[in-house]
Amino acid sequence: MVGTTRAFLLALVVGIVSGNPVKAPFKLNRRDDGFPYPLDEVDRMYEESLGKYEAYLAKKNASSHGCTLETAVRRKEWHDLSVPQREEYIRAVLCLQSKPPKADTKKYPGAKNRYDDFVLTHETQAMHLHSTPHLFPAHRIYLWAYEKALRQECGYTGYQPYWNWGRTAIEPTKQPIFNGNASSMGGNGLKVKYPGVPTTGFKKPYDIIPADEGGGCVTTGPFANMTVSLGPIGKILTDVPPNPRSDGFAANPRCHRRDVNKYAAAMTAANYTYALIKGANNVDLFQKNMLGMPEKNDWGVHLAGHYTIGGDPGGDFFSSPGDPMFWFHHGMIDRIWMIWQLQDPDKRMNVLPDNPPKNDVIDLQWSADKANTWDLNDSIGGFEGQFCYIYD
Ligand SMILES: *[C@@H]1O[C@H](CO)[C@@H](O)[C@H](O)[C@H]1NC(C)=O
Ligand SMILES: *[C@@H]1O[C@H](CO)[C@@H](O)[C@H](O)[C@H]1NC(C)=O
Ligand SMILES: *[C@@H]1O[C@H](CO)[C@@H](O)[C@H](O)[C@H]1NC(C)=O
Ligand SMILES: *[C@@H]1O[C@H](CO)[C@@H](O)[C@H](O)[C@H]1NC(C)=O
Ligand SMILES: *[C@@H]1O[C@H](CO)[C@@H](O)[C@H](O)[C@H]1NC(C)=O
Ligand SMILES: [Cu+2]
Repeated sequence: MVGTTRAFLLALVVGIVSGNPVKAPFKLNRRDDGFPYPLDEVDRMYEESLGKYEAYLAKKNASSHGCTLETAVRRKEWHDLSVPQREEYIRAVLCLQSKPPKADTKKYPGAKNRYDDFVLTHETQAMHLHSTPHLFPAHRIYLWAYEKALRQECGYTGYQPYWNWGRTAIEPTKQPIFNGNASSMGGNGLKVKYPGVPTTGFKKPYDIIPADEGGGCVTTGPFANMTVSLGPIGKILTDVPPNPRSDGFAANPRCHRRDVNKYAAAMTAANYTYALIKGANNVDLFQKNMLGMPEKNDWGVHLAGHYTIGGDPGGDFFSSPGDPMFWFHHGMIDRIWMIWQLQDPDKRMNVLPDNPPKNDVIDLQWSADKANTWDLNDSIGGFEGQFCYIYD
């Protein structure tokens, strides 16, 4: 902060002396009213790399379709939203869950509402979405399409919030996002016995994420009455009733379950994310480490974030977007991909894991228009200019 202020003053002085108008440095728009979450090391690294991003964007101006850091919309951390803003977001999610689906319900009778359309895409397109080159760009367009549905179909006026995992790394169930308040994203599930989550490839005791205090139905918060319909497909909780159809696409109405898990949350502390970004100088390694480092007994922030939510459908690889926290988690994944890129934009903005062919396409069917995979590499001007957002 002090460094930024000094640089700003210096720029101002130089500007006045030279007589040139000075463009104020771009600033993030964070809450600074004494709210209890101070900026962490990843927030600071992000802030310090914005200058490099500005320089990069100035060079590629022509291909940014008019989107700039100043005009880009801001996706905010949940805890940085005011309570009325949180409530507005929640209302939009509930609205999406009350609208009819667009998917073919003869083929997919389990899709009961517009929200389920998105869950269904993740289930039917799981291999496409999670292949090595697609994980980052496909989830980027997937989130963007969801945000667009909330705005266009449910009148939401904000943007998709993200979840800075570090803010819930200790006592996750006590933080406003999970505390079960009407303005939270739902509370923990009731306590049930389950054996924990196996993490293949890890040595004892890291071969399992131990069960915590939840695992049963979520009975508090705005999604307490949510009915989960599709799936399960890759279930973690063995007592979830099986879907009547072997592909998981029939209606299987059941409660929403969670185990807001402190063991998983502990491995999402900001120092893990910081080490991940600093420790990978190519995109393949960055993605690989994000997905888990058995040699370092580190589950990886991707898995650890998913299992901070856990349960059903959150703990189901295929059906996980059925938990409304999914979008927050992948927002943070998208954000740290961006922060990784900003450390060296010239080299990192134009690389994707496993270097897909130039004409590679991502097709999320009823959830989003087809896109060229490479055109999703940049949140400023990507997807033919339709992407124009950054994270605060
Ligand atoms: C960048 O593009 C915008 C419109 O797309 C234009 O107004 C502006 O002059 C351009 N800036 C530079 C430095 O080329
Ligand atoms: C729950 O949210 C309300 C505002 O909607 C706030 O006044 C109250 O302090 C919150 N309670 C907890 C436990 O966070
Ligand atoms: C859930 O349903 C019950 C019974 O219909 C109702 O009293 C309660 O307010 C509902 N809760 C939420 C969060 O919608
Ligand atoms: C992060 O901090 C915790 C607690 O201080 C420590 O146990 C852990 O090893 C650190 N992780 C990394 C990757 O530095
Ligand atoms: C990355 O995206 C930008 C648009 O933001 C595009 O101009 C550029 O060509 C893309 N990179 C590659 C290698 O296709
Ligand atoms: Cu996914």
